[in-house]
Amino acid sequence: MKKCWYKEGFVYQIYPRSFQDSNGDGVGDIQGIISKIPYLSQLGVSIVWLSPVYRSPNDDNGYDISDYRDVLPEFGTLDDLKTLIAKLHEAKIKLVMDLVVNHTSDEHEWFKASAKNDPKYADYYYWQPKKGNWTSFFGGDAWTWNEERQAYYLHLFSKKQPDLNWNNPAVREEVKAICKYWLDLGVDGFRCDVINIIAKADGTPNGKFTMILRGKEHYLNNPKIHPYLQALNEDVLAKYDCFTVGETAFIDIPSALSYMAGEKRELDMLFQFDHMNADCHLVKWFPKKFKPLNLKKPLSKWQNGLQGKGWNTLYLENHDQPRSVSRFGSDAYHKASAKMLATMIYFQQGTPFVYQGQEIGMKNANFDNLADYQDIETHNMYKMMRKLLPLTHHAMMKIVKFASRDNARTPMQWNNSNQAGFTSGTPWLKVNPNYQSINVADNLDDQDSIFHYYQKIIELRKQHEIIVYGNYQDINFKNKRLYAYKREYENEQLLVICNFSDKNCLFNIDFDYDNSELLLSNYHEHEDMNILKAYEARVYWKSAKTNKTSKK
Ligand code: TEU
Ligand code: CA
Repeated sequence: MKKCWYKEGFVYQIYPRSFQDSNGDGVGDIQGIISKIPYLSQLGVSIVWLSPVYRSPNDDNGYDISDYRDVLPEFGTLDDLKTLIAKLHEAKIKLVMDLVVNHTSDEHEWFKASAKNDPKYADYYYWQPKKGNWTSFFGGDAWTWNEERQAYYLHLFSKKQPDLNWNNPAVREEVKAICKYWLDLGVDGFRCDVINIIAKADGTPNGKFTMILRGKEHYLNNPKIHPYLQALNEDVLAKYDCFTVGETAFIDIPSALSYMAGEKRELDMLFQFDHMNADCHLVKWFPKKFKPLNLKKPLSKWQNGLQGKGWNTLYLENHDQPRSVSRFGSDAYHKASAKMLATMIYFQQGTPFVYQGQEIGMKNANFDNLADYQDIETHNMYKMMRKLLPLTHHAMMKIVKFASRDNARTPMQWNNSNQAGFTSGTPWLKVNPNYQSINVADNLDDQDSIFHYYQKIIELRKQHEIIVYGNYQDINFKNKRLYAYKREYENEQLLVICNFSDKNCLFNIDFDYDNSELLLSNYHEHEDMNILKAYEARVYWKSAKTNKTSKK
């Protein structure tokens, strides 16, 4: 297995709108991020993934880009961004930018010219005279009529996010030039938004009938994508010391390997979503009761499936997902369960990603009023599910509280002052009222906090190669409350045991405890070695040294 910095690193995702506001307009910005670099250093992360800060009319909070080479004035200037890159690098932190090239904004110059049928741009998007039947990721039709061009255009997301026609070589050259532009400015890689849907079948034929994403058989992992990504690599990315992580919706292991294990480089790692369905049917808008086994099954499937062939990402949250402690942890055991979840995920093989606020155990927004939610997906799904299913307002609000992307987007909780220290003005999205008890300042003061536990995990990953590169092996797989696994690497062994319940849990796992060290635990006292307390997690480490002595 090839060793490299992006496998050994720990990534921190910043959602710029909600991280830190520096000028009181209620919107987080680049100067705000710069002011928090010491915080990132203290946590110990080595890579930042920055969600989009490009020019955008903000229909989908920056995932609708109108200029790929400039910064949205609300966030600052290009100079601010250059300063951010320089200061992160000074602090030995790399920067990965979001590359959103499945679609642009309808306010991008390319789309405006394409709508006018300008010969240079006419084929930059998908146009057709008759309406196709594909449906959008945000609910509703994916084909919308354009008056100017007198044709329908494709948008797999909002109406203001027309899909780029990747089958047009000129579009692929544009993307290469954008990547080169940012790499030359010093960025260290890209998180490639919905990258496995960029290639569409010729003629964008109608899809077969399904409830979710009609038409998907014509674009999910379409084989044409491979030469496109290979060329992007060969012509641009491979010339820099950078990496890519693909966001890949509805992906299975064979398709994942088709991006990672071929002869030519395509994606270095990718985000799969199987474990995000541990508490829902197919998509989070159809909730079901959380069962630990439904988290364990997909995670272990991916650990085993990519072992020695590909490289995993390890995550529980991002800007599209509800908060993990609200989904898989416990309110009553907030601290213990947040730490247990971190142990469970970050001792696996792969590159870890932590989403802002996760390191202090931030929880779902839980707003009662629909008007308090800003997210376009939330409002679209609300309308659609009320109309089609149909659901009552009350029933639908329960689902919104559970699934809304705004659960992850409430402002970062820095301290217990007004607006949680996020802004001196009025925040664009309400602060979670629980900031009095969940915030960074308190976490920093408390040696036993979730923050300090994350700090320890990050430090341990730097010290022990086994955590990064070791093999993974499930233990007691069928146990419904316990998630346990072993890692092995060059005569070393790790044992990770996590209790997913609020009850004591007896475990009986064969391991050389006498010659091992308890590397980490979220409980200080262990009266009975064989019993895990509520949401307890432990990591035992048997070093190569003790291994040799014990053989004598
Ligand atoms: O998300 C892609 C994606 O699959 C989401 O639409 C997902 O289904 C949904 O957000 C779950 O709530 C990416 C970005 O991460 C997301 O923020 C963007 O809205 C989307 O692409 C369009 O760019
Ligand atoms: Ca601001």
